[in-house]
Amino acid sequence: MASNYTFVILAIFAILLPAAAMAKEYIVGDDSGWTVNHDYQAWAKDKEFHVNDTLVFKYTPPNHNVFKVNGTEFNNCTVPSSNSALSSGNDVITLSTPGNKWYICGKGNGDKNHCQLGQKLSITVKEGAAPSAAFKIVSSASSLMVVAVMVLVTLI
Ligand SMILES: [Cu+2]
Repeated sequence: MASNYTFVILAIFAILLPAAAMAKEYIVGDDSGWTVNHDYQAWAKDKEFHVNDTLVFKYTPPNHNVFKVNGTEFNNCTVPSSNSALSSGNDVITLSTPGNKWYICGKGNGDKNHCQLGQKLSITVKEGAAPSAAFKIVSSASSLMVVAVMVLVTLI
């Protein structure tokens, strides 16, 4: 029973390990979360975003939301009329394609909307990070380890 359980855990790790090592998760604004009067360009400045990384927008609904917009809407803080906002307060966006991405909050009115108060994020997503030779060696070595441990656990 116990060894079966260990086997399952190890199998899950063997599957998830390579993906987890490659994709990064970014909490937008870190501890500040997604809010007004925050400099998200400063937050994004020293980060490299790649395809398959994820952005997590954290806030208390219904105070804020997240719209994916185009560059013009971003610059003008134009909230799209379509009701396509993310609004869970823990919105996870997978960066599935390379290029420029723009996100704004759609709350607030007129020239006091949250976007105009700084709740806007623009990033450039690069192609998926190619695994380095070192990474490949490490990941195949760790896969071998997992297989070896699985064999041992099954024998015990
Ligand atoms: Cu907002």
